[in-house]
Amino acid sequence: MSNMNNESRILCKELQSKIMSAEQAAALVSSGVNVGMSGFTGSGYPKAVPLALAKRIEAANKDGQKFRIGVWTGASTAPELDGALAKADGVEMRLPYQSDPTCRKRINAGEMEYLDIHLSHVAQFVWFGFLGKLDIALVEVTGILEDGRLIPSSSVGNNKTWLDQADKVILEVNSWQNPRMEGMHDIYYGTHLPPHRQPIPLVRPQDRIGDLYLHCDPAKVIAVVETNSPDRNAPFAAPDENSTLIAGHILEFFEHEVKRGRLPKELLPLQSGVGNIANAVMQGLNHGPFENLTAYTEVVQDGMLEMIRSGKLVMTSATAFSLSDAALAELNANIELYRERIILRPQEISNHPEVIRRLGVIAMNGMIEADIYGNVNSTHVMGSSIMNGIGGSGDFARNAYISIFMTPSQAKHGKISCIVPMASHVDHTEHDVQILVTEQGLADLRGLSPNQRAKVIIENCAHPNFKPALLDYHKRAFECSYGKHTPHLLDEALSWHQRYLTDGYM
Ligand code: 0RQ
Repeated sequence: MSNMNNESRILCKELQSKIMSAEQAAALVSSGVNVGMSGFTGSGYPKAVPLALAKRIEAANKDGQKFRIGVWTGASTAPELDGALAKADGVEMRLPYQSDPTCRKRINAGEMEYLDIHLSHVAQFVWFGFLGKLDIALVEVTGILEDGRLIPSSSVGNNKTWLDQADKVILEVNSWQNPRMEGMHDIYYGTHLPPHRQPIPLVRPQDRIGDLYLHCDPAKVIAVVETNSPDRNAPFAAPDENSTLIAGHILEFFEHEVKRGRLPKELLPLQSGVGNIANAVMQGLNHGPFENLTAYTEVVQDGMLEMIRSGKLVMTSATAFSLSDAALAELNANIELYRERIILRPQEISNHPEVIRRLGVIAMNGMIEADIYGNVNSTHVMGSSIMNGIGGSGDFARNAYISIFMTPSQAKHGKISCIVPMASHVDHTEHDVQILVTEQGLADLRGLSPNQRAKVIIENCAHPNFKPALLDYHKRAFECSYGKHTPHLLDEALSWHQRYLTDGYM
């Protein structure tokens, strides 16, 4: 381990000579390039160069030039990156995940292209050039060692791939990041490409299979920018009634599965999506009967830190932190404990289908709506307006031992049902969805045919206000549909959504 401290975050002489301002670094980015940026759920994203670039783009666009770049990241970032570049109208193509309001607005207005892809796919797509050429890597790190190796930041995401694949590299060295994170990362460099691919030697979430540091050829580095800026640490709301009820149903289900011998008493590695429901489930588990839990997931949220502190969670593997300020203070205060219990990996490993299947992960993800046959929409409101993106939910859902999707039964203050006759957009097909949960209850879909599923989903998950209409739909569809296997009244199914448009839902 290095002696990294706040006075000397850049120990490599060759790279010291490349230190410059964010504005100077931004001037090295030209219109039309694809930039692979660090960042995953508001952590570890570059804080200064995107802002400087946005200013430059805004000025150029005012001058009538069309200055636009491709922005590739790990996942969502923050207003200083997605927000600023979208506001400047500087993004030609955004991938693979975003959750920024300005970005979302531009995408849904048809002003920005957006490619929503499974997070585990990105690295391979770039290695083989499916997405075009990656020109520049813009990566935040915690520090640079004498020999040029990089101490990763609070997220790993696609950084290894960006640094390997880009012709030019811009590094932001953020002295706000805790240098004692050094040792928490595990960067797997054993990737062999098909047809020479080897098994990934990871059989438990706690296995270390890689290097502590990111590698980067110093000759490719065109700029090093020093920053001292916080991650976007969004506070979590205390679990509301619905989240608590959903968490309760899931815990009861786990107890049931343990009793039936279908889950071990320490369960199986947990994957939990982002958001308040996921956090409530973690809090529920923290007060529940299960001990010696592990997690193989994407992000470490507040709830997971609490479980590590209480001793319930013995090991977490992820690709990023996603913490509130209070949780971050706790992480920094007890970093030695957390460094023993948390491993951050590249997202092609944290989300790798082979590993998820091998470990038997229990996947728990949020959704926008599910239909009565179990197809899940995670991304599109009214079938056409993107919310965020599929993120890692597909990587986990398809390959999990048990795949759970959860949502309150109603959205928009009860104006719309999250259980609908036909999902207006499908991210996870009926084949990848085993358990649906709302505050009303849990539907176990394993082993059920479509018509059997419809009955259980409506009965257990739909809100009482919508149950009669859903039952009526299923009954009439069964009577009148062309086929009886997955009965639908096609004219009517999607008018379910239309109804809310005409009622002034939007
Ligand atoms: O809208 O913000 O305008 O109020 O959707 O909904 O209930 O706050 O729930 O924050 O858990 O998000 C699927 C979007 C759920 C998320 C989704 C509206 C609702 C609100 C948010 P407002 P909630 P959540 C690993 C896993 C995909 C990525 C993923 C997501 C907003 O979980 O992005 O799983 N998932 N990653 O009002 C109309 C409905 C609605 C609806 C909710 N039926 N109709 N609007 N909303 N249901 C992590 C990563 O990959 C990084």
